[in-house]
Formats: sequence, C-alpha cells, structure tokens
Amino acid sequence: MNTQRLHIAIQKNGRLAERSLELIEAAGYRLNRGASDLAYSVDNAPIDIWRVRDDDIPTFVANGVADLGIVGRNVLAERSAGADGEGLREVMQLGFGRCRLCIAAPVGFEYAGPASLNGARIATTYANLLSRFLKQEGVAAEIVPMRGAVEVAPRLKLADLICDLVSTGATLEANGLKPVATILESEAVLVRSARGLGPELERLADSLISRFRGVVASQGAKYVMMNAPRSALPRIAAILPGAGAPTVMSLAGRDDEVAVHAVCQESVFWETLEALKATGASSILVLSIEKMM
Ligand code: PRT
Ligand code: ZN
Repeated sequence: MNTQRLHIAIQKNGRLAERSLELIEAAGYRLNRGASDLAYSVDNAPIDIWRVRDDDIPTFVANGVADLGIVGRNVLAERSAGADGEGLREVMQLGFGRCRLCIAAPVGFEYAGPASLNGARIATTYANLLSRFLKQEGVAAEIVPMRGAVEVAPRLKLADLICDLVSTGATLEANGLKPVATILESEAVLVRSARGLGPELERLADSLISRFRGVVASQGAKYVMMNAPRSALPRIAAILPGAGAPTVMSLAGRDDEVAVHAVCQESVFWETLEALKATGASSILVLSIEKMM
C-alpha cells in the first residue's frame, strides 16, 4: 500500500504566503519548491503543499482536498458567520498576519457607540461578519457588499462608512478615515476539518501540529541565565516576563549565591535586565531559542 500523504493548503501569493512557507520549513520539513506552481512537495515527510487563493482555503479543507490549511482567522470567521460555515476547526494561532476587522468612519464622523451606525450605509467585503455584528448590537444599517478597494467607498459616496481589515492604519489615514469599532481580532491560524483523517494521517498531522507549536512558542521566547543572591529569588521570579518556575542551581563553594535559568515567553527588554541587576543579579545572559517542544 502506498504511504498516504498529508495535504496542507496555503496562500500562493500575498501577505501570508512567505510566512506560511517559512513556518513549514522551520518545523523541519524540506520543501521541494521546483516541482510545480500549484503544489510543492516535502522531501523528508509524506506531505504536499497546495498553493491557492486564500479565499479558497476553507473550501479545500472542508471538502477534504486538503487536510490542513493556513489562513487568516478573518477568512474563516467570515465563512462560519455565513450559511456554509460548517465543518472547520481552528487548531492554533500562528503569530503572524495580525490585523483587526474594523468599522471606519470619515474623520469628522462623531461616533458614540454602535447606535451611531443606525441608518448608515457601510461598505465591506465581510458582509457576514458585519451583519452578525450589527444584529448583535441591534443596529439597523445598510451593508454595501464590495469585492475590494473598500476604502474608496465613502469618497465615491457609495457608502458612509466602511468595514475592513486594518494593520498599520495607513490606508485608513490616506483615505481620511478613522477606526471607530473593532469587530474581530485576526491573525493567521492553522485550520483542519472537523472529521477524522484516519490513523496514519492523524499521526502525521499531530506531529506537524506539535512542531508548529514549538516553532510558534520559541518565536520571541528567550532563555535567561544569571547568578543571583538566594534571597532575591522571589523578586527575580516576579520580574522575569512570562517565565514558569525558574531552574535554580547551587554554585560551587557559595551558599548565598545561586544560578538561575528561565525560559521567558515574552520580550526581555533592557528595563527587565536593569530590574534584575537591581536585585543583585550578575552575569545576566539572554539567549535566543532555536527549537522548543
Ligand atoms: O490573492 P488572494 O485572494 O490569496 O489574497 P488577498 O488579496 O485576498 O489577501 P492578502 O494577501 O491581502 O491578505 C491575506 C491575509 O492577510 C488576510 O486575509 C488577513 O488575514 C491578513 N492581513 C493582515 C491583511 C492585512 N493584515 C491588511 N492590512 N489583509 C489585508 N490587509 C489590507 C486591508 O484590507 C487594507 O486594504 O491592507 C490594507 C490596510 O493595511 P494598513 O497597514 O494600511 O492598515
Ligand atoms: Zn483573497
């Protein structure tokens, strides 16, 4: 019997494309990029990568053409807020492609909560999510569905406001708009179908997911080492950002001084080091982490 292959759908071109490939490679899968434009194969595991439009990724996974997908939560949520939203499950957040789905208004618009939207026309490519939000807030507004370039709608008098993705806010600003409400926080997520894959593919998927978790957890995580007075341990534990219980080791010939090692899940700033130093810690080292499991 042939080995079954696991299929992962990712965006072919666009904001998530390169980061998706980097994540797969960082998880130890060697990509053979040359083979075809639509599909890349993995050399050292039975895995194939489908490269498609991001909007098609949920359909690929829901239909079983792909077993897993990497897509913006916004795309997934728009689908599940609509009529054909069944059958998909978000497995994990991937830490890139962060953005917010916002309602934005012309700079002069006075916004005092969702009720200010009553009677307004709002242009969007996210009609399902917007409609759900308006319903939840009990607002009667008209949705103007668009396919793209939503930010020009107010200037063209096509709509009064827009509902669109925002990351830096530069596009809104360039179009004389300001965000007034956030209706979804988004980033790239790993998605799978709700039905089982069979034992062989399930094992492969589990291993991939645990490697992805390791890559995502190690991004930004730091290994911090220092020597410190034993009496400063409680203060040090309180200062280290996002660390579990640190490892404490005795130093040869010293009763009052210990070595402290900890994995910090959050950024370690100069201010953190200064605060550690103020407790009496010395020889403080901050190291990057390559892999974590
Ligand atoms: O061709 P394909 O259909 O695959 O790609 P696409 O053009 O539909 O998607 P793409 O590549 O633009 O975005 C893919 C995913 O990236 C989105 O589904 C989001 O999950 C995520 N993402 C993160 C964003 C943004 N940030 C973002 N800023 N997607 C779009 N934008 C757009 C936004 O719509 C607006 O036009 O960028 C503009 C605003 O950006 P700022 O920085 O000016 O605020
Ligand atoms: Zn798209």
